Amino acid sequence: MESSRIIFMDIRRFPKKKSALRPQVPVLLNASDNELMFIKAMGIDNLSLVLRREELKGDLFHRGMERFRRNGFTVTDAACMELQKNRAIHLGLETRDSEIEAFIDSIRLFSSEGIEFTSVAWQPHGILRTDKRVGEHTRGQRALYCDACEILSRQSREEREYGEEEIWGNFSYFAKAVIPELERLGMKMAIHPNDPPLPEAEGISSLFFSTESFRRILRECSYSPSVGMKMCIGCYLEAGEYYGDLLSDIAEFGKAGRILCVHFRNVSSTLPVFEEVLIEDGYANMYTVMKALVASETDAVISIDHAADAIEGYGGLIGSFAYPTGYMKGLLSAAENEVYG
Ligand SMILES: [Mn+2]
Repeated sequence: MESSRIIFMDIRRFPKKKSALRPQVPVLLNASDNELMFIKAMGIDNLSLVLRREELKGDLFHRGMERFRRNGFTVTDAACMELQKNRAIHLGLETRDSEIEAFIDSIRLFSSEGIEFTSVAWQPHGILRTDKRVGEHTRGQRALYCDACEILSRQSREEREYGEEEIWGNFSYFAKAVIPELERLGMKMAIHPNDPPLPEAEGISSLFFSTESFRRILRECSYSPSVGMKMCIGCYLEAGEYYGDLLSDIAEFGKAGRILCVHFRNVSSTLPVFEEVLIEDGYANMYTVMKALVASETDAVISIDHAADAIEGYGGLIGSFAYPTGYMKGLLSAAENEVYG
């Protein structure tokens, strides 16, 4: 009798204590009311706002923010698609100064609404994948597939190649212009690794493809408190050991407050060939990863960055994010219970 009461008391406290990690999903400014209700029903209070350039106009933006607030959401971070992966800024083209000016205007706008951070991914042509396909491990769904040999065989899309020092020079130029303004506003910038994390692709050197290159980013930015990492677990797992030690990096950068955002994703294997798969289907034990995140005491936002294509007529994009987001939240509760238990 006594022991069953103890068990009953125990199951009423799950998790025993909440971590500071904040589950979130990405949304567009024109997300429908039903979409916001669907997100709310998933127990999600935090949003990552993805904007188009034309939505950076004050009125449109502020009206959208007001609607998120009215529906009980906090927009933790925002980024403009065209500015966060910007060819002119990354490659140092003629229009880069006006593009950097537009980037600075965007952070001022975000700051006026209390948004914590913005994002940058130093890949002028975006994420590189071979295609989307039904893979060996994708349960019949179309998901992103990467064959590094195919990607490395591609011709440059630019007129010439861009080497390591030139890419770093362009990053420093951008950082020098942007960081003082971020610091003045008390805002941060999360930098996402190149995906796939290869040292070079399509004739352009990568900026961030390993722990070492993130350390160099911090040095180039004079360790500004405004600079942090988008810790893409997917990228770590794609590259494997050459990227760095995932668990010790979580402990180090988590404790140091440098992880602003976690992309919680699993893959079938390391490079050269991988499929993006369900959290429970990849080669990594994502429960171990989640426990390390909780133990690091990071207060990062955490989300699914990619999901398999929606099946026609079943829930659309947000529907395809719902299952992995729920699974992630389940792992988070279990990890909180074990780490704090
Ligand atoms: Mn990612």
